[in-house]
Amino acid sequence: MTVLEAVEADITTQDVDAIVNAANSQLLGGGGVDGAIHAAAGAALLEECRQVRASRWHDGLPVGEAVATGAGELPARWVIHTVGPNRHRGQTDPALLASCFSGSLDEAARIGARSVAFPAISAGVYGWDADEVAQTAVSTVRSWVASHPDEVDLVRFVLFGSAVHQAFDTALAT
Ligand code: AR6
Repeated sequence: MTVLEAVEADITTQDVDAIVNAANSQLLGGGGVDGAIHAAAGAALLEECRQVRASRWHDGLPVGEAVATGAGELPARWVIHTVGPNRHRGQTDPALLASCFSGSLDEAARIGARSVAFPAISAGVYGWDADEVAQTAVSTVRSWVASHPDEVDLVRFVLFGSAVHQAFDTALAT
């Protein structure tokens, strides 16, 4: 059985196997949760991201894809980087956002991460409504879990701010 839960916290403090980063295609850090993760993880994470770019994703990580690296100095063992759709660039298809959540869980299963923490991907700089992110996140994770029983023990949504936390609590309660 996989537990789904939502907490209001800083994702960089989470003692789980893998935390998911709401990155951009360049994979070289940025603002928001991406900036916080790189700042807390240190230079080793940036170097791994450079290597991932050089070896697998020369043109950048496409929207909806996910890729794992180590986690530098974070308590987690891995960071799974995914690129959410940017509403300001007309990326409004919820399937792209769903792909971030399912693709990150595919990557978690591949590396053997049994506990995974997600931020509210695309709900910040990329301009998506928190309620839509929460509904998409919860329904996508539920269906992934249903088709991958016993692969992951815990999926924790780690949110900044009570409004986003409330959006996820509401999605989890329905
Ligand atoms: N822990 C948990 N959630 C956080 C944290 C944190 N430490 N910091 C911010 N959030 P955003 P996006 C929340 O903008 O919309 C970056 O520059 C935040 O309040 O981080 O996918 C990247 O490099 C919001 O609810 O990600 C990309 O260029 C949520 O995380 C771009 O932003 C997502 O906000 C990605 O934009």
